[in-house]
Amino acid sequence: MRFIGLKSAMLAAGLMLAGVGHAAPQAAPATTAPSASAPAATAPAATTNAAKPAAAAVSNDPMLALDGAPYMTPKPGIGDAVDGDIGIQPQVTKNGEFAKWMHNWLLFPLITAISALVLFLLIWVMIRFNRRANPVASKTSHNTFIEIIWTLVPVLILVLVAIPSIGLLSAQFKPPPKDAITLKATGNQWYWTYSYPDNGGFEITANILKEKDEVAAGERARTDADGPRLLAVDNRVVLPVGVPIRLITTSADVIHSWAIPAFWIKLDAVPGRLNETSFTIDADKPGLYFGQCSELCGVKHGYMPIAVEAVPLDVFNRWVKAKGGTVAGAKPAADAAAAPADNASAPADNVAADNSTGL
Ligand SMILES: [Cu+2]
Repeated sequence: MRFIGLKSAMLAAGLMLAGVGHAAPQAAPATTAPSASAPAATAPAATTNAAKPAAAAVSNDPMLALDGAPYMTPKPGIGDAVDGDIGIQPQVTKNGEFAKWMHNWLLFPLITAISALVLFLLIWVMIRFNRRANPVASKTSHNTFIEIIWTLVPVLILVLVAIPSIGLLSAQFKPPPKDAITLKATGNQWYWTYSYPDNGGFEITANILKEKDEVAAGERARTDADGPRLLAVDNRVVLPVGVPIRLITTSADVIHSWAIPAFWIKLDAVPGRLNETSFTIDADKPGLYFGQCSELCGVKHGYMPIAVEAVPLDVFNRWVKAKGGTVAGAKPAADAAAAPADNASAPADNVAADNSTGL
């Protein structure tokens, strides 16, 4: 009897620890500090349709690398997992920040408290009501007060969790405003292609950057300036901060999933179908953010990373022009007429910067 009691206690403790353990991080590649000596030439060079004249026009800008891509190196702890860290990555979208708050301050404390209460009750029952301590068992079969409590309290807890949950769910599927910038991500076995339909429809292809010992002579290999191993790509996605982004995903072959943890975005890319969501990267959080395909899509599923450079709108517009695309301000009047008025989430200074460059 005593042995069984001990076993139950161990089991209960194990269950509780398992709940806590869920917050442990996945084994993540170490974030490497940006190499101070990395020259600008290590930034992406190859593109599918680089527009030479436009690139030449902006090549004096230190923010723009050879192909017009802004030059940005990864920063430890931003847009990527950190060794030994637990919990959710720092979030840079409103939904992500709310979800992280909900996890840290509502769900996790709730789970911990419930687990601790159940463990306490188990241990108490085992000590106080085992055969030796309590040889004559009580015949009590009902207690209305306790039954009301243990029905009402779980209901209240579920309602408490449901209210912010449903709010977050609907926020995640809120349609983007009319003036959102569209990014279309297409999954392929095993790389991503991106197009910007609102910016002239130019396309870029992003492949993983291999390590030095994996590439043929003369082929480009990953450097620390590109990003961590298995996360660095040859051509990064560039998106503006503070501007609503409409993300559309689809696939050319099997189901993939476009996911950036720091954006709180994970959207399946399904062949023959368009999935859509939207997000706005915080205006004060430009940076380099990494993600991976998050749907098992074949043997190289783990080798189709995603890297997003979030930059101010004026830099984004210059990059778009360098790629041969068009920018929103230059659209025909019919398209542009509705845009400025309801552009609530775009910071005024970015809009001003956009206009001042005469785009
Ligand atoms: Cu995939």
